Amino acid sequence: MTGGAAPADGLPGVAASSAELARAAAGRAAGALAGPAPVRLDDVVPAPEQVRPDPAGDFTLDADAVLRVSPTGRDVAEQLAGWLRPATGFPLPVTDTTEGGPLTLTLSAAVSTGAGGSGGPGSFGGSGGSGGPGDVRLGDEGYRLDVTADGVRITAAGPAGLFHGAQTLRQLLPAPIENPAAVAARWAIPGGTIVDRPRFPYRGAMLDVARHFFPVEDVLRVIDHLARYKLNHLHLHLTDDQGWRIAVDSWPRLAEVGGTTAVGGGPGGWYTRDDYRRIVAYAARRHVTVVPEIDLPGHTNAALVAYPELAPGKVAPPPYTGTEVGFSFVDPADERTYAFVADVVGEVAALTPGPWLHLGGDEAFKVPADSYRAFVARAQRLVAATGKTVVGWHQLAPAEHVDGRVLQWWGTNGDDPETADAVRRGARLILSPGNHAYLDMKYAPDTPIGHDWAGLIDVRRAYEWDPASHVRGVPAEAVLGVEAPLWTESVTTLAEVEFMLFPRLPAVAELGWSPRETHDWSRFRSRLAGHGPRWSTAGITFHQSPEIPWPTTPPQIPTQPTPHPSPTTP
Ligand code: TNX
Repeated sequence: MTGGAAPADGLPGVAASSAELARAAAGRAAGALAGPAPVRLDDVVPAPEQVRPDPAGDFTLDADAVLRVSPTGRDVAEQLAGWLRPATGFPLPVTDTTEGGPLTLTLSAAVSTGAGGSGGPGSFGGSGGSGGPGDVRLGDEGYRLDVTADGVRITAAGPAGLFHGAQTLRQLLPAPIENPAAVAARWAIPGGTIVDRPRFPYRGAMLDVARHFFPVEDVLRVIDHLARYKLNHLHLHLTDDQGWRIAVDSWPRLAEVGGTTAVGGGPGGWYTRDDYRRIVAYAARRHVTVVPEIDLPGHTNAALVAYPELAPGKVAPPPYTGTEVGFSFVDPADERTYAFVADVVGEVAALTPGPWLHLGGDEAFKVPADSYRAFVARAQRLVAATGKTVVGWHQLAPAEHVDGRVLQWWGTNGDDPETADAVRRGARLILSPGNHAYLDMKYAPDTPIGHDWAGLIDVRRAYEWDPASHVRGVPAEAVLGVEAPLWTESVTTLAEVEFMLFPRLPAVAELGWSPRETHDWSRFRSRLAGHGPRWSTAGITFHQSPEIPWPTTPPQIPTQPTPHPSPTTP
């Protein structure tokens, strides 16, 4: 559109402002001529809490756009610019001054006053009551997005809210914005206002890097996928029978021996401490918290191969590359086992900035109930001693409560008196029902990879349930959020990971983020449809589910060949 040339006459101050006025008017005229923005304000996934479109407020991003930020917003603005520069080819400088070009995009953690009836950033005004700062209501992760013909403004109480607002803005640009190389397009953004915040504080996905190992680059790309849909936790299932994937200095053979196997006999692999730090830092910049899982006392064959003294018979089992579960366990009667647990959770906790440490606890079929409970009670205390909050699969329920403990429900019948009882004793719940949220389940009988023990999970099944009322006897207040686990017995490549995540991950993300009132399958499937061209353009593999009315027009062809995109640099 208009260029950023300096005014030609000798009165820069006056000329600059009239040039800006002319430019804004030209922008409005061009926008009007070109018709409405191709994306609608209410097409966002997950659905925002409040959306108020204003067709007269469409804005077109052009070559002299500038991202103006308050200091706390700088990192988010740099990331947003990084998403928008490749396809637009625009320089999109990030500045914390008002100079340097027309104001087009403001990210601000500061709260506007809301005086005079327009409302603070946390509401549409009117019913706000106190009229106080909207950031109270927006919380840490909420944001307000205003799009007018003159510019875009994102306001939030802090960087996490700004980041989610920036992801919303990214979705409001036409699908070619996902091109890794410059394309010609009108970069229109639909006018209006969105006020948004999450329903649940915990929204996650799990990647099993133990059955098959996934290199750091793959994990970073998965983090980008979570962040797009406002998921804020990545649970890494780091250890299992088939592989131990995290270096532990005090027990080096865990990774060096236990890390060398995988399902099907592949080479395995493990993360060094620096690899893990890199994953954690990359996630943190995207407002995603890593939840490391050390699965105990079962699912430990790889550890027993490395350290036979942990095995009940003190004999190393053969390495395991099959897919059965429930046969292995560390010896709950040996004190060395607790030294091992203390060392491992101590090192993992020290590497992990987030508040959680996941202890597994599932399918320890060979451990008698009494010793299982006693083992878990001790292991939970060892985790608590590191300063972390215990998370575990809901099999931990019968063990004694420790402060803050969180259980992860993966059952399929929504009914477990032991889990309900643990909640009464103070536990909170993350919902990952196997028959709705398990992304390793097949979509349909002919899905080439995946399981079906919890049933087939098409997109509708992934979407149609309510975390707040899913488990009998567990009140909504005890629900911390949702998580979509991806077990990888049959999933071996990044493309297969993406195929299982998309399009179900956005369905689970919407359950975690959006208010229940917005929940509507027919509207969801049409909102989701517009994401297909985005994924294609970004080189993201997805299942072209027949349930979704994907657009029939082919995605725009980039002007240059698209390299397979790698995750954006940290
Ligand atoms: C059950 S779910 C498991 C995993 C398997 C998964 C396969 C859970 C806590 N344990 O060990 O990978 O089923 O779907």
